[in-house]
Amino acid sequence: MRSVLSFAVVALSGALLLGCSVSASSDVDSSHQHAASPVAAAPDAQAEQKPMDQMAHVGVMAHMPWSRPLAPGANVAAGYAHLMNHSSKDERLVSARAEGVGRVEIHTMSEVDGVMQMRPLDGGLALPVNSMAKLQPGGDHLMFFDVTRSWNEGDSVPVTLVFESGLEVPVQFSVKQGDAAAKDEHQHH
Ligand SMILES: [Cu+2]
Repeated sequence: MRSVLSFAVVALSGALLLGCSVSASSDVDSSHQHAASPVAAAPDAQAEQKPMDQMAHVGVMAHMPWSRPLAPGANVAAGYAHLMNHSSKDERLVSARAEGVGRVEIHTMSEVDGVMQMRPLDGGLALPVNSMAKLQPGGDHLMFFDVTRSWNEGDSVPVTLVFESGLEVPVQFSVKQGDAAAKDEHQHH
């Protein structure tokens, strides 16, 4: 079972990278859509993907943005997504904001004396042309502090990602329980 899961992850990564390379070879970004691509996956496979994955790969975008439900009494949440830069210039995520959230920080995880710790990512998160940055449990992530809005399973949280260039990218984070296989190493207590 584990090998099957691993293969699925590799296949997904390959698909995402393929999307990048196809986009890179396209001179007219605005005309590039997965649906119009001759190498697009079978219709059945497309239908099972989320709407976000059917959108044109244009500019800077976030795939599969999600966050776990807040525990009772908690007001801090982490946010995950795969950020992709299909634009023609390097970008750098420097901040984010969301209504009903006191502040958002960009965090990274590092091992200190055998213990995983998190800290703000100095200078933000680089997102060079044609690159993907994974915000994921145990790695870089967004941190939502002083959450006062609803943050339960099924909620969709509008977040604005702010880049150094001034670019702002609106993203809807889905609140859901994570995959059991993706164990959360990010603990605040
Ligand atoms: Cu954190």
